[in-house]
Amino acid sequence: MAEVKLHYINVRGKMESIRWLLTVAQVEFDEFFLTTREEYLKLLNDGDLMFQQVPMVEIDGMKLIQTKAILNYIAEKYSLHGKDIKDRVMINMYSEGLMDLNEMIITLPFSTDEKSKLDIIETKAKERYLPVFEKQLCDHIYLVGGKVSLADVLLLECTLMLEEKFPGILGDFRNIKSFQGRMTQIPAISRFLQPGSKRKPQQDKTLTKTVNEVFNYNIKIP
Ligand code: GSN
Repeated sequence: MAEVKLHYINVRGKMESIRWLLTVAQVEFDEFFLTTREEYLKLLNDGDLMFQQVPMVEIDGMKLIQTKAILNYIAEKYSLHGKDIKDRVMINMYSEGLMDLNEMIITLPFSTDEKSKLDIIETKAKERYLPVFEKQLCDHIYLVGGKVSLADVLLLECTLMLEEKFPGILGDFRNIKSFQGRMTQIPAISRFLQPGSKRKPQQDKTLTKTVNEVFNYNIKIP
């Protein structure tokens, strides 16, 4: 059994970026999927969830929660967080922007008006986020410090998700497209993109039932 254990539901959600980062760091992990309220309550009653929330990751004898804290720990540990504090703050700025965009995409299935939310995402992606990365990648192979970092991993994940929703969205962003090409040649990433890997499929509204059951939410099922 792998030493790193992920506890979440069997969807992309907030855990998917952690799966991506571990993959790039070439760290093996096992997954434990919450499918019932009882399984979630067991984690809670065992005192494993500091704020009663998942993602939770068991690593190095700790039970880590809070997605960003987990990503930062893994990035630090596996040299994916820059060489100094100036690199790190840039990586964090890029990463925070990408997490904002990512959040809009992963919460789409819970939206009552998916069409208008899709329009907002497309506009924000094209006008606010993608131009930033396109400009930086004009004369840089990777976003910060000439080597792969957390920010690059999140950019690849996010742009692949955008293309699932808006095929051709990178038509005007050739540097990002080339960057995707470079990143997907990294063997661990190439394997992760193959069928049968631990990468999760696009989310749809069927996940609402599980989320309502496990977390006692009351999200309307269309
Ligand atoms: O980013 C984080 O890890 C936290 N700031 C939020 C985690 C979170 O919202 N987890 C949800 C399930 S997955 N959602 O996106 C959760 O555990 N909800 C249970 C609850 O009672 O809040």
